[in-house]
Amino acid sequence: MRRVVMGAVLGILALVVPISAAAAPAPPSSAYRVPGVDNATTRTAVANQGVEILGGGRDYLEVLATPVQAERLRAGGLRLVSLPAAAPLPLPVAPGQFPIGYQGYHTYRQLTTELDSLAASHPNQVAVSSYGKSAQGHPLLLVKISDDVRTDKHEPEVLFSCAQHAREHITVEMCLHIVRRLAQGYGTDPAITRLLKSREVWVVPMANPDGAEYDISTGLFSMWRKNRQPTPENSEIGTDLNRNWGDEWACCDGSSANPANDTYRGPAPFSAPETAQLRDWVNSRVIGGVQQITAHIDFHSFSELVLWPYGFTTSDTGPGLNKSDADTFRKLGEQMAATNGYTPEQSSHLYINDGSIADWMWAQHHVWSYTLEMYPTSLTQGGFYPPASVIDRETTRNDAAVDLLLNYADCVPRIIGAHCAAR
Ligand code: CXA
Ligand code: CA
Ligand code: ZN
Repeated sequence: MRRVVMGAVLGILALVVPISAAAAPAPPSSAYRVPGVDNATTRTAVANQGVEILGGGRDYLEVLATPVQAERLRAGGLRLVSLPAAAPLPLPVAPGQFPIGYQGYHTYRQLTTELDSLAASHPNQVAVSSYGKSAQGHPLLLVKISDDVRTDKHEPEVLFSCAQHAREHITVEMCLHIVRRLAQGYGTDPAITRLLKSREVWVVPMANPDGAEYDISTGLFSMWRKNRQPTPENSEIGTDLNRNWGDEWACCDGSSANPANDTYRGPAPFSAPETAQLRDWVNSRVIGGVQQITAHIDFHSFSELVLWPYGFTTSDTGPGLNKSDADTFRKLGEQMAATNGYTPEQSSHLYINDGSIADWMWAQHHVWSYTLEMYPTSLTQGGFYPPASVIDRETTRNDAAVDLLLNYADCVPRIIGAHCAAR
């Protein structure tokens, strides 16, 4: 009886609601570990099923898949191991704040406050500015650290960028840690003092503030990746900033044309204000025909990897990237990985990706650009949301890799015994 009534109600609703508006709720996705995917072709094939790739390494991926997608992967001969929910749902504190257990993470506002106070306490070492505004109007924060920060010297410049992906909050802590350690180490730590006397360091601590704020807007986590820009002519929101850069954009099936997808590349290269303005700022560092920035790390999470260009092709060489460049990328990548225990590989060997910042930084400016995927290696260790208790350990873990990059920034190819033209 009850059933019949329900059926009648649904039937009426179906008649009243136009088909187009009666969009079925998205089918629930579940988390799986896919073991045994030990080559880029297989991992790229999994990515192209439309599943959401959460993490992965040499021989596994962790994905969010709908029941239909999971069935398709199994039909393709893959084994799927269900992953338990990583942790019990944390307790919210307030909308826009990190939940209980995550209070050591910084919101955009807290980040701004902390950076301003570092600049105030180290006025000659730290300067905070912005390179533009996000789609929703947040100033895009830029920090410079050096021995005499107000003077533009003729020294190698190094860029660290964080949180192109909204939910990768631990990377914001990484960038903040870099600013803090360098600022506090100047004049107290001889190695840092020496480095800052011969380098100019730039930090973009939160490349996607709208997304990061949205991810915590309910007081719990929303698993948001993209920015918060509306997409043309449909109701979907957000572009994947790390698929929106202009080198080989949309070339190779390494991004999605579907605005509903998590790797949506946007309608055109640099359609996102966040990437367009970071591009303009990087371009502005070309002085007298010479790009001042020589080396870069773009921090992501998770999987504990050190990745280098190109991502759009599995070939280790490509346009403007010769064998000696590839050897250099590998050598420094391996040396950085030896300091933090991450796994080093060319980024396409994880899966094909096009439109990344790292590919553009190399192709456009010959900046030695690495992508570091931070802690952890699995969803079962918290995935994108490890507790704040690991922040100190996991940011300090990258100190030696950061210092190595800073050290080689005068001439990265000297790591393979090659020479650099005088700057
Ligand atoms: C990645 C790394 C380097 C260049 C392109 C892509 C991996 C990165 C991604 O997909 O953008 N992984 S992540 N952080 O899980 O999104
Ligand atoms: Ca300079
Ligand atoms: Zn990422």
